[in-house]
Amino acid sequence: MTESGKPILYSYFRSSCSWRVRIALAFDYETVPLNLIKDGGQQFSEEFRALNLMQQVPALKIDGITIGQSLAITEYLEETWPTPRLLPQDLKRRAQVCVISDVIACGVQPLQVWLWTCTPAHLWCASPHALLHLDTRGV
Ligand SMILES: N[C@@H](CCC(=O)N[C@@H](CS)C(=O)NCC(=O)O)C(=O)O
Repeated sequence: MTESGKPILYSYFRSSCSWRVRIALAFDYETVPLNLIKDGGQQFSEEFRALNLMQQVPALKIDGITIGQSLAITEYLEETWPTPRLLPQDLKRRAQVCVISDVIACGVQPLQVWLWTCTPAHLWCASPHALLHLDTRGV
């Protein structure tokens, strides 16, 4: 929390994980932007490391704790700020939502980030070539 009492979201404007949390935040909060490519990556500062050992965004400072991992944050928000609901009350439907969320957060996103950071832009633009590039790396 800040002196104003508002939760703080540590995030990067291009981070899809940060967007996941921004969409879920239904109350007033402050943002601390971390530029992941400036200064060698501002997420690696000692100050941020003390808040989030993973040194990744998003991280939400709220209620005296700092939570990393977008899905852990949304789960906390679901339990502490139940209006509006983020998850269905019906447990079978909730399980389906969690499956989709896990596929995106744990399956698609890490590969997507890896592609962006390891693949030259011209390969990424031509998707068959990008896939070939992946294949030659044994992914
Ligand atoms: N599983 C995490 C992934 C977090 C993540 O990969 N964050 C990226 C931005 S989208 C990041 O901080 N990358 C910087 C780094 O790893 O150095 C989540 O869902 O929050």
